[in-house]
Amino acid sequence: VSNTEENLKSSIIKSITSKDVVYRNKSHETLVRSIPTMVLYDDKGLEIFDKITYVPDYYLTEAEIDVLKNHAVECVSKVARNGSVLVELGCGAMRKTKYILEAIVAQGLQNVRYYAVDLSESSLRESLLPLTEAFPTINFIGLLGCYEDSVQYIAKTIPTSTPKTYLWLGSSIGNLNRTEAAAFLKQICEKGMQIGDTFLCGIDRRNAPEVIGLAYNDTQGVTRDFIMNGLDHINTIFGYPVFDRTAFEYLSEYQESEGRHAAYYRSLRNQTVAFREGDSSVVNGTGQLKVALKKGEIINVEYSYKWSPREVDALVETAKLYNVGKWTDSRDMYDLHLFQK
Ligand code: AVI
Repeated sequence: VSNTEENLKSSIIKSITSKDVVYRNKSHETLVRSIPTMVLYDDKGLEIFDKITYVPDYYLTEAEIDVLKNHAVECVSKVARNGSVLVELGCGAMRKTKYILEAIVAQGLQNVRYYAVDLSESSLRESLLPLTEAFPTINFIGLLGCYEDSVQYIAKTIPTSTPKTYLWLGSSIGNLNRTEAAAFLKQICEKGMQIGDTFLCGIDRRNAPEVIGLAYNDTQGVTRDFIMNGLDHINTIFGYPVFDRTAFEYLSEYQESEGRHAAYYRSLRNQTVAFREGDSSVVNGTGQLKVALKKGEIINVEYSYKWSPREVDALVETAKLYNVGKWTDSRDMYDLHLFQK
């Protein structure tokens, strides 16, 4: 069992055995258990997520591709020069990256290095290989690890005089709460950027609630499969059935006042979820290995935050960055923001 798996076990037990006060909408305060969002991303989860990005109801990916198709050239002209370094955080399948790379080639830029950061070695290899073939003039480097480690690596190994651009696409920022998002950007700004360096960020808007609702509860049921797979992943991590998948359903809820979509598991009956004694070492001294769930009780597994223009301004200000560009999709639903130090 790897250290990361041990950590994940520990955080699953810690989060599910306690309840946090959350606002499901304005004054509606409730106590809710949670499970780390990370459980959604095993190999199967990554495969289903990739499917989601092709589902029309999940408009985010198509919107971002639309922005890149129409504006990558202008965008690249603002961020990349000869000798630039581009760092893509959480590159995943990199379907959109090609538009940026094409614009780099079209502008005849030389000595551009492209660092792709991801937690999955296989997905890094699979995504980078075709790009190295399609764009022979660009240098590709895969960085296996978390964002923080990669930013540290970049800070240590790239001379401060080299122009750098970070790319954080796919509305990945949405899976952090607003405080975490600002803290994350601030950390990158302080540790990994010099004056003039840039950060390109795909951010979904506070669109109509019914549109967001459908994006996270699509008619084909792909999102439901993606969320429910998290329970199977937990059983695999522990090596025994902690959750009986048939005793839960997916609850999708857009919380308009909070500007976020929340994904929950809802218990279909009164039941007990039990962790084995052998895992007590990861219970952090609470000794509580059984969790009684009432019929109807919900467990949060994911938030997807949506951002108003004011919220983006506050984000940029807290992170000590400047807003220097914004490109929008043809349907006016999604933005690619350019921040600068
Ligand atoms: C990866 N992330 C930005 C997606 C989102 O929109 O929150 C994950 C996702 N969850 C359900 N559908 C897609």
